[in-house]
Amino acid sequence: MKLFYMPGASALADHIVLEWSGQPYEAVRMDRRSIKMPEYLALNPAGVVPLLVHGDFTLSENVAILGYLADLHPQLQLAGDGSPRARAEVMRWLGFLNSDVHKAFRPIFFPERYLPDDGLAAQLAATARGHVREYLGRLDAQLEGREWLTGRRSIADAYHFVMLRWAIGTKVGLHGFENLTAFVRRMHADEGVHAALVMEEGLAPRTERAHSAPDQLMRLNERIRDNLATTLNAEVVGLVEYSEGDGAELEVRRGLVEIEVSRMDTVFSWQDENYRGQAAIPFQNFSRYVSNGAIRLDL
Ligand SMILES: N[C@@H](CCC(=O)N[C@@H](CS)C(=O)NCC(=O)O)C(=O)O
Repeated sequence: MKLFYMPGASALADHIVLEWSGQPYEAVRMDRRSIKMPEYLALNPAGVVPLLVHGDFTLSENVAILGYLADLHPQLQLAGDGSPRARAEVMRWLGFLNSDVHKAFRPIFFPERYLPDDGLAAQLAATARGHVREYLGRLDAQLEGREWLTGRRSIADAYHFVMLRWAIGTKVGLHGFENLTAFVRRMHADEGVHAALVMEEGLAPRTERAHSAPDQLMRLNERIRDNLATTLNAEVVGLVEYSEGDGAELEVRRGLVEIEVSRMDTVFSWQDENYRGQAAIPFQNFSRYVSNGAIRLDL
């Protein structure tokens, strides 16, 4: 079975479900150029990801792929317990995520595809941010008293996680939504989610820790004492937050980061083919993140 994906795209939901299935699969990394090449368009004329190829069956559309994966592994009950109502509950949330929430991000990512005028495009993006916040409010309310959208883990949760990552990445933010923030934390702690992120973002697997956290902190402090600490490579593997001015806490993107460390504060920079970000946090917070293992230094 092959999943065609782009890092950070909605295909991450399928990637997570494939990990949850525990069955072997191949993940084929694509980018904005390769999804428009004739070889790929022959498989998926829409020129988008996700796409699943299973033997002679080629399936596009995320909701269909997630449903198919759930049906291939009925023992996991990822589309409900087999009752029509449970299935309908999963489809209710999946439909909302795919048709409303996902679409609301498009004018934020690509406002110019809707309006060529820069000023109007910016207004459109701002309106879309409001729509996303409104939808996040509904998702947050649904998680009140629940760990999963339908009360038990399902394919809808994998899609939900991707939407929340986009909310964080676009700085729409999860501030004020405690249930969503707790959900993101739980998903990050999940082995299947971590494995999918390892593959998509190049995180090192949890088992490959070169040095223990206290050891890394000691080396870092030695470098600072000797005025050697400048630019280092690091990996964000846990929850690391920063705030912009008086703004709410935002999450530093997981994955490889370049960091500039000084005695006062630390600046993180990260980048992939679609996204570039930068965040500064006080040195004290930085060393706390190193010591609790959320940041792994290449020292
Ligand atoms: N209706 C499709 C939409 C898929 C979609 O929008 N994929 C995006 C990534 S999340 C994509 O590949 N975009 C590339 C493009 O629009 O050129 C689905 O739900 O699977």
